[in-house]
Amino acid sequence: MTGVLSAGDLLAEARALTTARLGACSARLLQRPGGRDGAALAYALEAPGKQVRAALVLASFRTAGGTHPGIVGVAAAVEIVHTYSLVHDDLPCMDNDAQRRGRPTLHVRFDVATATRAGYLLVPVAIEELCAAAAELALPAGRLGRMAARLLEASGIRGMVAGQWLDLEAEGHNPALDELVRIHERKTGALIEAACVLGGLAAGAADPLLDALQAYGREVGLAFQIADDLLDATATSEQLGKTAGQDARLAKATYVSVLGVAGAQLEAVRHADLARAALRSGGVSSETLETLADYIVQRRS
Ligand code: GRG
Repeated sequence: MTGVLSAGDLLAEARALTTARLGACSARLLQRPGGRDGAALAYALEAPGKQVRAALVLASFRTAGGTHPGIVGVAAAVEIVHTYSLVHDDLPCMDNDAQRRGRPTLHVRFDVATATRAGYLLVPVAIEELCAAAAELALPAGRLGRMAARLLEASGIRGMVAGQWLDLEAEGHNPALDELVRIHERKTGALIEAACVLGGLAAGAADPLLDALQAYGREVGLAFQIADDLLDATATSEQLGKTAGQDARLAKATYVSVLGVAGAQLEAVRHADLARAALRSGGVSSETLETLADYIVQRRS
């Protein structure tokens, strides 16, 4: 269970592999009947994200001893669910944003109805990708079922949708830190946690390792959201490829609004430290996962 790549190398590799996989997926979607919807799906899938969740799938898989290249399909499935969430998050009825990943958002490039449909359509596309990956990895049906259940649970009413809902409800309020954690462990943390667990499951990890990956994922998920809040408050739209300062504009409850910039920075580092501690107390040695926790806190976009 020893990681060998730096976070930078892993991210570059994850981006190259996942971008190719998503490109193949969008090419297939463009061949299906559906015209405008196919074009909208391809536009969403080809947008250049950082693919941190894909990197976490790969790193967790390798930490658990996995070597098969089919894991990129699992990474793509997680990234597709994430992409759906961004498409819907940007809609006028949610955060109403015009820019994402350095390009016009899907509803601006197409229209609201198309973007709404495309968001929903991405979820079954993600599951198709997961099933294809499970076949490539020759996973037993029970393992695929466990992975699908984990991914869908993280995306739904016990995960991302619940977190987004709580986040929208908290606009204009000044919640206590524990309420903020309740929101973000669901909205952002659940999918990041699932990325780590799916990587472990795909490699056939036993429960103690899965528990350590889950605990690591929970902490880096919160660290990721805190960094997101800090970047929204301190970086430019050009750096981020999306509209900076949206949180203040929408009176969002964020780690910066609750703790201030310096307090939020300390809190992000604290969660990255907890992530590393979770690995160590589970007996997991992965330099890659450890440095990914640093990257998540120190990233500039
Ligand atoms: C129906 C209430 C309801 C919800 C639908 C829209 C939605 C589901 C969930 C939103 C979840 C969301 C947008 C969480 C934010 C997570 C986050 C920090 C996104 C930014 O991720 P990056 O920086 O983006 O990894 P890139 O573009 O690099 O992939």
